[in-house]
Amino acid sequence: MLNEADIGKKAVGEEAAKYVKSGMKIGLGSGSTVYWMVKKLGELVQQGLDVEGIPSSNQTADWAREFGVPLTNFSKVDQLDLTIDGADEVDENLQLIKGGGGALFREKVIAMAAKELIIIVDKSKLVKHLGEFPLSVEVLPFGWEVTEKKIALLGCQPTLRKKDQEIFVSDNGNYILDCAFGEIMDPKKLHEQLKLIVGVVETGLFVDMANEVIVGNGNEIEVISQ
Ligand code: ABF
Repeated sequence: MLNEADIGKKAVGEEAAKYVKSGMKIGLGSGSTVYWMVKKLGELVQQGLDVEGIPSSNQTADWAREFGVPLTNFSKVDQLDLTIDGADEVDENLQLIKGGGGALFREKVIAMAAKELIIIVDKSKLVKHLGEFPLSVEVLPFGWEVTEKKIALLGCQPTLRKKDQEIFVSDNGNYILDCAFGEIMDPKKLHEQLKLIVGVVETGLFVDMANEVIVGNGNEIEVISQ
């Protein structure tokens, strides 16, 4: 039995799949909302949709294989027509916090590689200002303790992400620091400050990247465009 949030996620995931046209190369994001989009895409492929996707995580690649969505990679495709992905927070300027699932680096690569980025969220992800959700920062394992201290100087208390009491390791072999900055009033500036710190691979701040956000409210759907 799906709860209200899952109903919203399923509705927007299936709605986003309708944006995919035959011949497109698609960036496949990560997370439970994207799950519904990949599942619907698989059904459309069964009905004849000709599409190939590049997954942003091993989990998404598994879903694509399970549902029959053909996969490709950047040695064969240098630009994506469309990337569809979830988010942890979306502010009023369509700035995003992503990375709760630990796939932020590859998510940002497939977002950067796409002509258009569509974000699919349940309404609970809409916020006035980013930052209630801790910002995920991917860091190299070597010297992460030094990198962490430099990040803390920007005004947060980073926490090394763990999974089952073990250090969480991303699909790229890196660590994730969850950084509670509180309200982030200038996402662009904070992202740039973080990227200057040696050891920071990427941040979960997706600034000026989203073109459209499809929001689910139960079975109701709202589209917000830039
Ligand atoms: C992914 O989806 C991540 O960037 C983000 O953390 C997650 C959101 O998860 P869900 O769709 O399960 O709420 O894009």
